[in-house]
Amino acid sequence: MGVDRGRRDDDPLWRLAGSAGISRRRFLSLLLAGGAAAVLAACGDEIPEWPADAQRAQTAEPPLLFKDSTRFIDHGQAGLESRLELQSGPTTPNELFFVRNNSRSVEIKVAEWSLQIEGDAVDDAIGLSFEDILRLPQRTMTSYLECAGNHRVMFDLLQGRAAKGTQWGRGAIGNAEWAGVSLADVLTLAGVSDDAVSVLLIGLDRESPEGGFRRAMPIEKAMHPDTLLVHRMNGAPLPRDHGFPLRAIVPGWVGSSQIKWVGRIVVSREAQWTRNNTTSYVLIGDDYESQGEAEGRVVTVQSIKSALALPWPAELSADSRRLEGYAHSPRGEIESVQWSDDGGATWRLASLTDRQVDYGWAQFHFTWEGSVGEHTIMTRATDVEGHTQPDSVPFNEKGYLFNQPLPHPISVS
Ligand SMILES: Nc1nc2c(c(=O)[nH]1)N[C@H]1C(S)=C(S)[C@@H](COP(=O)(O)O)O[C@H]1N2
Ligand SMILES: [Mo]
Repeated sequence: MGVDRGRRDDDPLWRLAGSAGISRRRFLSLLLAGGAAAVLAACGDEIPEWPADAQRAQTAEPPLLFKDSTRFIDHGQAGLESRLELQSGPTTPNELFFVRNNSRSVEIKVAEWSLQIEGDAVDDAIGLSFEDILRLPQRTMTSYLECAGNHRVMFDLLQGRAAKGTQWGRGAIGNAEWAGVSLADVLTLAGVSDDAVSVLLIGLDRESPEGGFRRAMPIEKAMHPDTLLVHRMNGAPLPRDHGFPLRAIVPGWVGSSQIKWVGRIVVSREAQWTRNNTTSYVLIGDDYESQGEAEGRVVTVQSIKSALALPWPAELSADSRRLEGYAHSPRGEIESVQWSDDGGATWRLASLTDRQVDYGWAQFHFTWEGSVGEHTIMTRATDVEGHTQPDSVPFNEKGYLFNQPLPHPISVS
Protein backbone atom coordinates (compact mmCIF):
# COMPACT_ATOMS: atom_id res chain seq x y z
CA MET A 1 0.00 0.00 0.00
CA GLY A 2 1.86 3.09 1.17
CA VAL A 3 5.29 1.54 0.94
CA ASP A 4 6.09 2.44 -2.63
CA ARG A 5 3.80 5.41 -2.83
CA GLY A 6 4.62 7.83 -5.59
CA ARG A 7 7.00 5.68 -7.54
CA ARG A 8 4.94 3.10 -9.41
CA ASP A 9 2.41 3.63 -12.12
CA ASP A 10 0.00 1.26 -10.37
CA ASP A 11 0.19 3.16 -7.08
CA PRO A 12 -3.50 3.70 -6.23
CA LEU A 13 -2.94 7.22 -4.97
CA TRP A 14 -1.08 8.20 -8.14
CA ARG A 15 -3.84 6.60 -10.23
CA LEU A 16 -6.43 8.73 -8.47
CA ALA A 17 -4.33 11.88 -8.83
CA GLY A 18 -3.58 11.13 -12.49
CA SER A 19 -7.24 10.59 -13.27
CA ALA A 20 -8.02 13.92 -11.60
CA GLY A 21 -5.62 15.59 -14.05
CA ILE A 22 -2.78 16.19 -11.59
CA SER A 23 0.70 16.11 -13.11
CA ARG A 24 3.32 13.79 -11.70
CA ARG A 25 5.47 16.68 -10.57
CA ARG A 26 2.58 18.33 -8.76
CA PHE A 27 1.62 14.96 -7.28
CA LEU A 28 5.09 14.55 -5.81
CA SER A 29 5.22 18.03 -4.37
CA LEU A 30 1.74 17.62 -2.82
CA LEU A 31 2.87 14.32 -1.33
CA LEU A 32 5.96 15.97 0.05
CA ALA A 33 4.08 18.89 1.54
CA GLY A 34 1.09 17.13 3.02
CA GLY A 35 1.10 13.40 2.33
CA ALA A 36 -1.89 11.49 1.01
CA ALA A 37 -4.32 13.97 2.57
CA ALA A 38 -2.95 16.84 0.46
CA VAL A 39 -3.13 14.78 -2.72
CA LEU A 40 -6.71 13.82 -1.98
CA ALA A 41 -7.69 17.40 -1.22
CA ALA A 42 -6.27 18.46 -4.59
CA CYS A 43 -8.18 15.67 -6.33
CA GLY A 44 -11.50 17.17 -5.29
CA ASP A 45 -14.78 15.66 -4.16
CA GLU A 46 -15.18 12.73 -6.54
CA ILE A 47 -12.39 10.82 -4.89
CA PRO A 48 -13.52 8.33 -2.24
CA GLU A 49 -11.95 8.57 1.18
CA TRP A 50 -8.78 6.54 1.11
CA PRO A 51 -6.05 7.71 3.49
CA ALA A 52 -4.38 5.42 5.94
CA ASP A 53 -6.23 6.91 8.88
CA ALA A 54 -9.57 6.04 7.37
CA GLN A 55 -8.39 2.50 6.76
CA ARG A 56 -7.08 2.22 10.27
CA ALA A 57 -10.45 3.15 11.68
CA GLN A 58 -12.45 0.77 9.53
CA THR A 59 -10.58 -2.49 9.89
CA ALA A 60 -10.68 -4.82 12.84
CA GLU A 61 -6.97 -5.45 12.41
CA PRO A 62 -4.54 -4.11 14.98
CA PRO A 63 -3.45 -0.52 14.26
CA LEU A 64 -0.40 0.11 12.08
CA LEU A 65 0.92 2.33 14.82
CA PHE A 66 -0.27 3.96 18.00
CA LYS A 67 0.56 7.65 18.01
CA ASP A 68 -1.73 10.42 16.77
CA SER A 69 -0.85 10.95 13.11
CA THR A 70 -2.45 14.35 12.61
CA ARG A 71 0.68 16.49 12.81
CA PHE A 72 2.69 14.29 10.44
CA ILE A 73 2.91 13.62 6.72
CA ASP A 74 1.22 10.22 6.63
CA HIS A 75 2.89 7.55 4.47
CA GLY A 76 0.39 4.83 5.38
CA GLN A 77 1.96 1.53 6.39
CA ALA A 78 5.49 2.86 5.98
CA GLY A 79 4.97 5.35 8.78
CA LEU A 80 4.78 9.03 9.69
CA GLU A 81 7.10 11.74 8.44
CA SER A 82 7.84 14.61 10.84
CA ARG A 83 7.16 18.21 9.90
CA LEU A 84 10.40 19.98 10.72
CA GLU A 85 8.62 23.32 11.00
CA LEU A 86 6.72 22.10 14.09
CA GLN A 87 9.95 21.57 16.03
CA SER A 88 11.69 24.33 17.90
CA GLY A 89 13.96 23.03 20.67
CA PRO A 90 17.11 20.96 20.26
CA THR A 91 15.29 17.64 20.69
CA THR A 92 12.23 16.35 18.87
CA PRO A 93 9.27 15.81 21.23
CA ASN A 94 8.21 12.15 21.25
CA GLU A 95 4.77 13.00 19.87
CA LEU A 96 6.39 14.73 16.83
CA PHE A 97 9.12 12.10 16.23
CA PHE A 98 8.84 10.26 12.89
CA VAL A 99 7.90 6.57 12.78
CA ARG A 100 9.24 4.14 10.21
CA ASN A 101 7.78 0.65 10.35
CA ASN A 102 8.46 -2.20 7.98
CA SER A 103 5.40 -4.03 9.30
CA ARG A 104 3.42 -2.49 12.14
CA SER A 105 4.04 -1.30 15.68
CA VAL A 106 3.72 -4.03 18.30
CA GLU A 107 2.55 -3.77 21.88
CA ILE A 108 4.78 -5.73 24.22
CA LYS A 109 4.13 -6.47 27.90
CA VAL A 110 7.28 -6.18 29.96
CA ALA A 111 6.32 -9.18 32.09
CA GLU A 112 6.16 -11.38 28.97
CA TRP A 113 9.30 -9.93 27.38
CA SER A 114 12.84 -11.24 27.55
CA LEU A 115 16.01 -10.62 25.62
CA GLN A 116 17.69 -13.78 24.30
CA ILE A 117 21.41 -13.71 23.54
CA GLU A 118 22.73 -16.66 21.60
CA GLY A 119 24.96 -17.75 18.71
CA ASP A 120 28.17 -19.66 18.07
CA ALA A 121 30.27 -16.81 19.46
CA VAL A 122 28.71 -16.62 22.95
CA ASP A 123 29.82 -18.78 25.85
CA ASP A 124 26.32 -19.21 27.30
CA ALA A 125 23.03 -18.46 25.63
CA ILE A 126 21.14 -16.36 28.18
CA GLY A 127 17.78 -14.67 28.59
CA LEU A 128 17.50 -11.31 30.35
CA SER A 129 14.41 -9.77 31.90
CA PHE A 130 13.62 -6.06 31.89
CA GLU A 131 14.76 -5.90 35.55
CA ASP A 132 18.10 -7.43 34.52
CA ILE A 133 18.50 -4.60 32.00
CA LEU A 134 17.69 -2.00 34.67
CA ARG A 135 20.36 -3.47 36.96
CA LEU A 136 23.14 -2.80 34.43
CA PRO A 137 24.97 0.57 34.45
CA GLN A 138 22.64 3.16 32.90
CA ARG A 139 23.72 5.63 30.22
CA THR A 140 22.05 8.74 28.86
CA MET A 141 22.99 10.00 25.40
CA THR A 142 21.60 12.36 22.77
CA SER A 143 21.60 11.09 19.21
CA TYR A 144 19.78 11.91 16.03
CA LEU A 145 18.06 9.04 14.27
CA GLU A 146 17.54 9.22 10.53
CA CYS A 147 16.13 6.78 8.01
CA ALA A 148 18.50 5.85 5.18
CA GLY A 149 15.74 6.94 2.80
CA ASN A 150 15.23 10.43 4.26
CA HIS A 151 15.18 12.96 1.32
CA ARG A 152 14.50 10.08 -1.13
CA VAL A 153 11.87 12.04 -3.08
CA MET A 154 14.64 14.49 -4.02
CA PHE A 155 16.14 11.97 -6.47
CA ASP A 156 12.91 12.42 -8.41
CA LEU A 157 12.39 16.15 -7.78
CA LEU A 158 16.00 17.26 -8.30
CA GLN A 159 17.57 14.57 -10.49
CA GLY A 160 14.44 13.56 -12.41
CA ARG A 161 14.88 9.90 -11.58
CA ALA A 162 12.59 8.23 -9.04
CA ALA A 163 14.12 5.81 -6.56
CA LYS A 164 12.15 2.85 -5.22
CA GLY A 165 10.63 3.08 -1.77
CA THR A 166 8.60 5.43 0.39
CA GLN A 167 8.92 8.92 -1.04
CA TRP A 168 10.16 10.53 2.17
CA GLY A 169 10.77 14.25 2.09
CA ARG A 170 12.89 15.78 4.81
CA GLY A 171 11.18 14.51 7.95
CA ALA A 172 12.37 10.90 8.35
CA ILE A 173 14.63 12.17 11.11
CA GLY A 174 14.46 13.23 14.73
CA ASN A 175 16.80 14.06 17.60
CA ALA A 176 16.26 12.65 21.09
CA GLU A 177 17.87 11.98 24.43
CA TRP A 178 17.96 8.24 24.96
CA ALA A 179 18.61 6.31 28.17
CA GLY A 180 19.52 2.66 28.56
CA VAL A 181 22.53 0.36 28.68
CA SER A 182 25.55 -0.31 26.52
CA LEU A 183 25.01 -3.25 24.18
CA ALA A 184 28.58 -4.22 25.12
CA ASP A 185 27.52 -4.76 28.75
CA VAL A 186 24.69 -7.04 27.66
CA LEU A 187 26.95 -9.03 25.34
CA THR A 188 29.59 -9.32 28.05
CA LEU A 189 27.01 -10.97 30.35
CA ALA A 190 26.67 -13.78 27.81
CA GLY A 191 30.43 -13.92 27.21
CA VAL A 192 31.58 -13.10 23.71
CA SER A 193 34.42 -15.19 22.25
CA ASP A 194 37.52 -13.49 20.83
CA ASP A 195 36.70 -14.63 17.31
CA ALA A 196 33.18 -13.09 17.26
CA VAL A 197 32.64 -11.20 14.00
CA SER A 198 29.05 -10.02 13.82
CA VAL A 199 26.06 -9.19 15.99
CA LEU A 200 22.52 -9.52 14.62
CA LEU A 201 19.72 -7.69 16.41
CA ILE A 202 16.21 -9.06 15.84
CA GLY A 203 12.95 -7.24 16.55
CA LEU A 204 9.72 -8.83 17.75
CA ASP A 205 7.61 -7.47 14.90
CA ARG A 206 6.93 -10.72 13.09
CA GLU A 207 5.37 -9.86 9.79
CA SER A 208 8.37 -9.75 7.49
CA PRO A 209 9.24 -12.96 5.59
CA GLU A 210 12.30 -13.52 7.79
CA GLY A 211 10.39 -13.05 11.05
CA GLY A 212 11.28 -9.94 13.02
CA PHE A 213 12.99 -6.97 11.38
CA ARG A 214 16.74 -7.51 11.75
CA ARG A 215 20.08 -6.03 10.98
CA ALA A 216 23.66 -7.15 11.66
CA MET A 217 26.63 -5.01 12.59
CA PRO A 218 30.32 -5.83 13.01
CA ILE A 219 31.42 -6.80 16.52
CA GLU A 220 33.52 -3.62 16.81
CA LYS A 221 30.46 -1.40 16.39
CA ALA A 222 28.39 -3.60 18.72
CA MET A 223 31.06 -3.41 21.44
CA HIS A 224 31.48 0.36 21.14
CA PRO A 225 30.35 1.80 24.50
CA ASP A 226 28.04 4.31 22.75
CA THR A 227 26.04 1.62 20.95
CA LEU A 228 23.06 1.37 23.28
CA LEU A 229 19.94 -0.61 24.04
CA VAL A 230 17.57 2.05 25.34
CA HIS A 231 14.30 2.00 27.30
CA ARG A 232 13.73 5.75 27.69
CA MET A 233 13.28 8.55 25.15
CA ASN A 234 13.38 12.23 26.12
CA GLY A 235 12.85 11.36 29.79
CA ALA A 236 9.79 9.15 29.23
CA PRO A 237 9.46 5.38 28.89
CA LEU A 238 10.22 4.41 25.28
CA PRO A 239 6.91 4.85 23.38
CA ARG A 240 5.40 1.75 21.78
CA ASP A 241 5.96 3.07 18.25
CA HIS A 242 9.64 3.56 18.98
CA GLY A 243 10.30 0.03 20.24
CA PHE A 244 9.07 -0.41 23.80
CA PRO A 245 10.48 -1.95 25.91
CA LEU A 246 13.96 -1.89 24.32
CA ARG A 247 15.50 -0.60 21.08
CA ALA A 248 18.99 -0.15 19.70
CA ILE A 249 20.61 3.25 19.24
CA VAL A 250 23.62 2.98 16.95
CA PRO A 251 24.96 6.53 16.69
CA GLY A 252 25.75 7.71 13.19
CA TRP A 253 24.33 4.64 11.51
CA VAL A 254 21.22 4.58 9.37
CA GLY A 255 17.84 4.14 11.07
CA SER A 256 17.37 0.57 9.87
CA SER A 257 20.22 -0.63 12.11
CA GLN A 258 18.48 0.80 15.18
CA ILE A 259 16.22 -2.16 15.82
CA LYS A 260 13.00 -1.56 17.75
CA TRP A 261 11.29 -4.11 20.05
CA VAL A 262 14.58 -6.06 20.32
CA GLY A 263 13.99 -9.62 21.53
CA ARG A 264 16.90 -11.66 20.23
CA ILE A 265 20.60 -11.09 19.59
CA VAL A 266 22.73 -13.55 17.63
CA VAL A 267 26.51 -13.25 17.98
CA SER A 268 28.36 -15.13 15.27
CA ARG A 269 31.86 -16.08 14.19
CA GLU A 270 30.82 -15.23 10.65
CA ALA A 271 29.32 -12.24 8.88
CA GLN A 272 25.52 -12.52 8.96
CA TRP A 273 23.65 -11.69 5.76
CA THR A 274 19.93 -11.02 5.89
CA ARG A 275 17.55 -9.04 3.69
CA ASN A 276 18.57 -5.77 5.33
CA ASN A 277 22.19 -5.96 4.26
CA THR A 278 21.82 -7.84 0.96
CA THR A 279 18.87 -6.43 -1.00
CA SER A 280 17.57 -3.64 1.29
CA TYR A 281 19.77 -0.85 2.63
CA VAL A 282 22.41 -1.38 -0.03
CA LEU A 283 23.49 1.16 -2.65
CA ILE A 284 22.69 -0.32 -6.05
CA GLY A 285 23.81 1.62 -9.11
CA ASP A 286 26.56 2.16 -11.65
CA ASP A 287 28.66 4.12 -9.18
CA TYR A 288 28.58 1.55 -6.39
CA GLU A 289 30.44 -1.75 -6.09
CA SER A 290 28.79 -4.69 -4.37
CA GLN A 291 30.10 -6.21 -1.18
CA GLY A 292 30.00 -9.79 0.17
CA GLU A 293 26.58 -11.32 -0.42
CA ALA A 294 24.96 -7.94 -0.99
CA GLU A 295 23.59 -6.65 -4.31
CA GLY A 296 25.41 -3.37 -3.78
CA ARG A 297 27.39 -1.41 -1.23
CA VAL A 298 26.01 -1.98 2.26
CA VAL A 299 24.71 1.21 3.88
CA THR A 300 26.00 1.65 7.40
CA VAL A 301 26.90 5.26 8.27
CA GLN A 302 24.55 8.15 7.47
CA SER A 303 25.61 11.16 5.38
CA ILE A 304 25.95 14.81 6.37
CA LYS A 305 22.81 16.90 5.72
CA SER A 306 20.98 20.09 6.56
CA ALA A 307 17.38 21.26 6.21
CA LEU A 308 15.31 24.33 6.93
CA ALA A 309 12.56 24.10 9.56
CA LEU A 310 9.96 25.42 7.11
CA PRO A 311 7.07 23.77 5.29
CA TRP A 312 8.00 22.58 1.78
CA PRO A 313 7.16 24.69 -0.16
CA ALA A 314 7.05 27.69 2.22
CA GLU A 315 4.84 30.75 1.90
CA LEU A 316 6.08 33.83 3.75
CA SER A 317 5.12 37.46 3.97
CA ALA A 318 7.65 40.07 2.81
CA ASP A 319 9.73 40.89 5.87
CA SER A 320 13.16 40.45 7.33
CA ARG A 321 13.02 37.24 9.31
CA ARG A 322 15.00 34.62 11.20
CA LEU A 323 15.08 31.28 9.42
CA GLU A 324 16.07 28.17 11.36
CA GLY A 325 17.13 24.66 10.53
CA TYR A 326 18.92 21.48 11.50
CA ALA A 327 22.28 20.07 10.42
CA HIS A 328 23.85 16.74 11.31
CA SER A 329 26.82 14.64 10.47
CA PRO A 330 27.56 11.06 11.56
CA ARG A 331 31.28 11.74 11.53
CA GLY A 332 31.76 14.69 13.82
CA GLU A 333 30.37 17.91 15.15
CA ILE A 334 28.88 20.40 12.70
CA GLU A 335 31.42 23.18 12.25
CA SER A 336 29.49 25.50 9.96
CA VAL A 337 26.33 25.88 7.92
CA GLN A 338 26.20 28.12 4.86
CA TRP A 339 23.16 29.37 3.00
CA SER A 340 22.52 30.70 -0.48
CA ASP A 341 19.49 32.37 -2.05
CA ASP A 342 21.02 32.69 -5.51
CA GLY A 343 21.26 29.06 -6.52
CA GLY A 344 24.66 28.50 -4.94
CA ALA A 345 26.51 31.40 -6.62
CA THR A 346 27.26 32.98 -3.25
CA TRP A 347 27.17 31.41 0.19
CA ARG A 348 26.89 33.12 3.56
CA LEU A 349 27.50 31.76 7.03
CA ALA A 350 24.57 30.89 9.28
CA SER A 351 24.95 31.05 13.07
CA LEU A 352 24.95 27.87 15.12
CA THR A 353 22.24 28.22 17.76
CA ASP A 354 23.48 25.83 20.44
CA ARG A 355 26.39 23.56 21.06
CA GLN A 356 25.69 20.13 19.69
CA VAL A 357 25.12 17.46 22.34
CA ASP A 358 26.77 14.02 21.92
CA TYR A 359 25.67 12.60 18.54
CA GLY A 360 22.74 14.99 18.17
CA TRP A 361 21.98 17.48 15.47
CA ALA A 362 23.01 21.14 15.43
CA GLN A 363 20.48 23.96 15.10
CA PHE A 364 21.34 26.97 12.95
CA HIS A 365 19.71 30.28 12.09
CA PHE A 366 20.23 33.31 9.88
CA THR A 367 18.36 36.45 8.93
CA TRP A 368 16.86 36.59 5.46
CA GLU A 369 15.23 39.50 3.72
CA GLY A 370 12.98 38.06 1.06
CA SER A 371 11.49 40.31 -1.55
CA VAL A 372 8.06 39.59 -3.01
CA GLY A 373 8.34 36.73 -5.50
CA GLU A 374 9.58 33.16 -5.82
CA HIS A 375 12.86 32.13 -4.19
CA THR A 376 14.87 29.09 -3.29
CA ILE A 377 17.21 28.88 -0.32
CA MET A 378 19.88 26.23 -0.09
CA THR A 379 21.82 25.26 3.03
CA ARG A 380 25.08 23.34 3.18
CA ALA A 381 26.64 21.88 6.33
CA THR A 382 30.30 21.09 7.01
CA ASP A 383 31.59 19.06 9.95
CA VAL A 384 34.83 19.37 11.92
CA GLU A 385 36.35 16.55 9.86
CA GLY A 386 35.81 18.60 6.71
CA HIS A 387 32.93 16.56 5.27
CA THR A 388 30.39 18.66 3.45
CA GLN A 389 27.26 18.17 1.36
CA PRO A 390 28.15 17.35 -2.27
CA ASP A 391 26.74 19.15 -5.30
CA SER A 392 25.49 15.84 -6.63
CA VAL A 393 24.80 12.35 -5.24
CA PRO A 394 25.22 9.43 -7.67
CA PHE A 395 21.83 7.77 -8.16
CA ASN A 396 21.13 4.50 -6.38
CA GLU A 397 18.04 2.43 -7.12
CA LYS A 398 16.61 2.46 -3.61
CA GLY A 399 17.30 6.10 -3.03
CA TYR A 400 19.44 6.09 0.10
CA LEU A 401 21.68 8.82 1.52
CA PHE A 402 20.54 11.73 -0.65
CA ASN A 403 22.42 14.75 0.72
CA GLN A 404 22.73 17.41 -1.96
CA PRO A 405 21.91 20.90 -0.65
CA LEU A 406 18.13 21.25 -1.08
CA PRO A 407 16.78 24.23 -3.03
CA HIS A 408 13.91 25.00 -0.65
CA PRO A 409 11.06 26.69 -2.55
CA ILE A 410 9.88 29.87 -0.79
CA SER A 411 7.16 32.13 -2.08
CA VAL A 412 7.06 35.66 -0.60
CA SER A 413 3.90 37.73 -0.94
N1 LIG B 1 11.87 -3.99 14.76
C1 LIG B 1 11.96 -2.98 13.89
N2 LIG B 1 12.95 -2.09 14.05
C2 LIG B 1 13.07 -1.06 13.20
C3 LIG B 1 12.22 -0.93 12.08
C4 LIG B 1 11.19 -1.88 11.93
O1 LIG B 1 10.37 -1.84 11.01
N3 LIG B 1 11.08 -2.90 12.86
N4 LIG B 1 12.41 0.11 11.19
C5 LIG B 1 13.78 0.64 11.13
C6 LIG B 1 13.91 1.81 10.30
S1 LIG B 1 13.99 1.54 8.63
C7 LIG B 1 14.06 3.05 10.84
S2 LIG B 1 14.37 4.40 9.86
C8 LIG B 1 13.97 3.27 12.29
C9 LIG B 1 12.88 4.29 12.61
O2 LIG B 1 12.78 4.49 13.98
P1 LIG B 1 11.51 5.23 14.61
O3 LIG B 1 10.28 4.60 14.05
O4 LIG B 1 11.64 5.09 16.07
O5 LIG B 1 11.61 6.68 14.19
O6 LIG B 1 13.67 2.09 13.01
C10 LIG B 1 14.31 0.94 12.52
N5 LIG B 1 14.07 -0.17 13.41
MO1 LIG C 1 14.65 3.48 7.65
